[in-house]
Amino acid sequence: MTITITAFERSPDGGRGLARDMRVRWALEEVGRPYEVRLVSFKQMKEPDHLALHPFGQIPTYEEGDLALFETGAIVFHIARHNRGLLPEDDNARARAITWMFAALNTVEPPIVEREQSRYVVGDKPWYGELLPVLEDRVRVRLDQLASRLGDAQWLDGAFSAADLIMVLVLRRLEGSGLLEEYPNLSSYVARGEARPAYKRAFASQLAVANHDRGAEDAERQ
Ligand code: GTB
Repeated sequence: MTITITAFERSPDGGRGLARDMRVRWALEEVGRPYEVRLVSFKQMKEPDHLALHPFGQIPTYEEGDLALFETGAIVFHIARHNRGLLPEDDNARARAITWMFAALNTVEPPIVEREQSRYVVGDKPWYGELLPVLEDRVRVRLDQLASRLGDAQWLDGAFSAADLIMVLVLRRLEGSGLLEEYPNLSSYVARGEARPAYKRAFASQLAVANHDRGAEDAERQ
């Protein structure tokens, strides 16, 4: 059955792999499932056809036969449940991997996104200079704890799993903040994720969308 996901027609990150379709692409690449991508504009995301798939008018979505999903945690979990390679076979190890998926999404990601979004939401306020260090410290609390738990381990709990896939991409949202670099073991952890062949294929395919866009703009200018 064909799998179709949605992604930004023009990703604001210019193809740096920060938009959340990267999670789904990487998961599909890890398990070797081919997929198609339907690119949507910001306008299309808020129109009825897309809202029927995603009630919040966002990307990514996932369609396979008569199944339509939204929320990257749920999508990656679905892919991991139905294909080998992203969750351990052992019941307890599987439950722990799922716990880490939730931890990445519910405990580590919120302060990271809060810090990032603060610039867009209140970046022009006179007190922003005082707020930013507070938000950065909230991120550090989680990074301290995560770095302590990870220690010298390669992955969060034994073999690479869907939890690492999500955690690595959550941590990548810190790109440019300088915060990740304060934690050498977390930086190495992210680099290990980025070195995986499936990650590279996923990254290349989302970058190709942005490059195609840039090529079209250059052609228009000529
Ligand atoms: N909880 C949902 C999930 O995990 O699927 C969140 C989905 C979501 O935030 N989607 C964003 C979206 O569609 C794209 S990923 N935004 C448009 C809208 O809400 O109108 C967030 C994102 C966007 C851009 C960058 N970037 O440019 O660096 C990074 C991350």
